[in-house]
Amino acid sequence: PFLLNVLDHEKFQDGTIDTYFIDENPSLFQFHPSQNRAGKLLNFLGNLLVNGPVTPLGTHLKPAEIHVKIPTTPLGELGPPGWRNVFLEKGPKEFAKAIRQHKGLLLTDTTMRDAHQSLLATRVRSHDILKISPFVSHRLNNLFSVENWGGATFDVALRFLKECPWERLESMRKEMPHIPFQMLLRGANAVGYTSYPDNVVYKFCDMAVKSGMDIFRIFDSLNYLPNMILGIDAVGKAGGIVEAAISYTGDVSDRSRSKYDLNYYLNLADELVKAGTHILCIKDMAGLLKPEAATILIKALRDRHPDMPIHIHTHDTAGAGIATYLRCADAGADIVDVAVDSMSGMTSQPSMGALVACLQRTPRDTGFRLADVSEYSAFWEQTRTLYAPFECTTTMKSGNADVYMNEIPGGQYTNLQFQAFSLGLGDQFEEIKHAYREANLLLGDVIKVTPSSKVVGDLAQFMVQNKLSADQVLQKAEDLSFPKSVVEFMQGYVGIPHGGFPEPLRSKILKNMPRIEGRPGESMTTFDFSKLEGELKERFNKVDEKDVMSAALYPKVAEEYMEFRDSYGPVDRLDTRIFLVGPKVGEEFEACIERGKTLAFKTLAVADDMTKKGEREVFFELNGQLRSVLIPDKS
Ligand code: 3PY
Ligand code: ZN
Repeated sequence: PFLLNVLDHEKFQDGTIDTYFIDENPSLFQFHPSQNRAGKLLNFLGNLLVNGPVTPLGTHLKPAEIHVKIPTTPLGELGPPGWRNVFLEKGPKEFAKAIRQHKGLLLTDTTMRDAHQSLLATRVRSHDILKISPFVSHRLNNLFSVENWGGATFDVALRFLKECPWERLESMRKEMPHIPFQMLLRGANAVGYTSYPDNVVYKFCDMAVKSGMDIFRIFDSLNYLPNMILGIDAVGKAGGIVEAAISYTGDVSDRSRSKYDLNYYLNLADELVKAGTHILCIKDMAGLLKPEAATILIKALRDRHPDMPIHIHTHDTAGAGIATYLRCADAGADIVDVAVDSMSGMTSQPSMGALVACLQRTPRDTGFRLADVSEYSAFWEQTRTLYAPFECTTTMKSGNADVYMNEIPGGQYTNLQFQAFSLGLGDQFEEIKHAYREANLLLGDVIKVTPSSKVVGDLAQFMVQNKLSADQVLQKAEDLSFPKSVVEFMQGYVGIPHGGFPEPLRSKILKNMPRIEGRPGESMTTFDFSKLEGELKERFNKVDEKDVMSAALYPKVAEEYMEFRDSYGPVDRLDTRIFLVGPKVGEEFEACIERGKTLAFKTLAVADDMTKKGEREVFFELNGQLRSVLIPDKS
């Protein structure tokens, strides 16, 4: 262990040690008690072999048995400077100015967040992300940002991947010190699905900045300003870059769609600029921003706010994403969101390689080399096969322009389709999409993005399951037992929709139920972090500030994660196929549980007979030694 402590020491790592190194660092001799991580991992592996996957697999498809090729990068070097250096040296305001002065179109890479949220049910693990991070740091160092956190990643990391989202962020930060990181913050909902007390949002943002987050894209699912302003203030106070996002719906190129017309967006933009945003984002979560609409909207925003950086986010659901981005580039947008080619298209973002190629030798040339993008893409093409059980392509084969009619956001589209198929209702997906449109209109034509999109989706499924038309819902509303999310939406828990709540439906659903006035978080009592910390420390090992924050946001999910961690150890260190479905009998594999400490496993056998207690013995070789674990058979 002495050697390990030395190897881990930052002075050793940066090569500045001298002969007094050991004398000056008594901490090198403080060893941690053994955490029995190897034993816990054996327990996890034994469980997989006896009881099958721990994290539910979406389909019958299995992770591929491949060794993913990782492009090499110079050892020990962290990559050339990038946009983060500008931010750290000059602060957010000068950073914004530098963006406006930059001639080429800037790119945000969403591969590590929205792309896999939209294509692979958010299941991509830190283990794989960290393998390619050095390459990104070296060869894609001119990215405007890497979107790698927030949205659904926080919840899914804890709930299904059994890994700590904070560790993911901090480990990535070490590997990519010069590229700004970007996250999606759901305004007053932080990274959750409902409002939290204000102090939770403030503390969350503060901790995120300290863990390495730079740019916070802040949105509210109803574009409800009070919720957004809370997020803007929290990020500003934490020292992050504020990117206020207007969620886009409707079609500004169609004058007959008057609810969300150009003026609606321009007024909202004015408010967000006034609130102090450093960057303005148009968040087109469903991929509805057609090329002509992009020209109209971006030109108008550009004229009105000449100094404000404009960042565009879209999904390629219909297949028109690149066409839209080319118009955005012409109309004066500064930054657009792309996913690497092999993780792009359909409900994900448009392709990085395609956009890079389309802009070569134009005034908005991105400056990226197509060869670098392709090398990056090859890694993800292979890595994606490890996540086959979660592939949206088991049900979705192509883009679909019907999104312009149903307006389902990218992440939700694949989810709904998947749910329909897994309930054996695949043939009803068309009906569900149709009902989604009807449900949206019943709710007053709302902006649809987490969590308002869930309200619409729940109402749509309710209509399909109960065979209700929109007219019937309206007529029978007083007697129907609506999904909880719909009732809470009507009560005002999500915020106040543009144009107000739909009447008479709201009154029919709520009857005498309480209604919230104004911003939901305003009426919540301050969250008591130290009380929660005390409770968690009594129940779990090694609880830190980040665990406490995770538990404040997701009480049940985080507690289950901590329980899992205490029993099964660092499962995030296992290769993805092994983590998801377990090794095969006879298979040999390794896991590096910390720098310089690698465990070598060989699965030997699973006992045919059960013990009297209903357990099966599973035999392994661990670093050459015979080990066995007794696993209760749950079958
Ligand atoms: C999220 O909130 O997770 C989204 O991706 C919204 O688009
Ligand atoms: Zn998105």
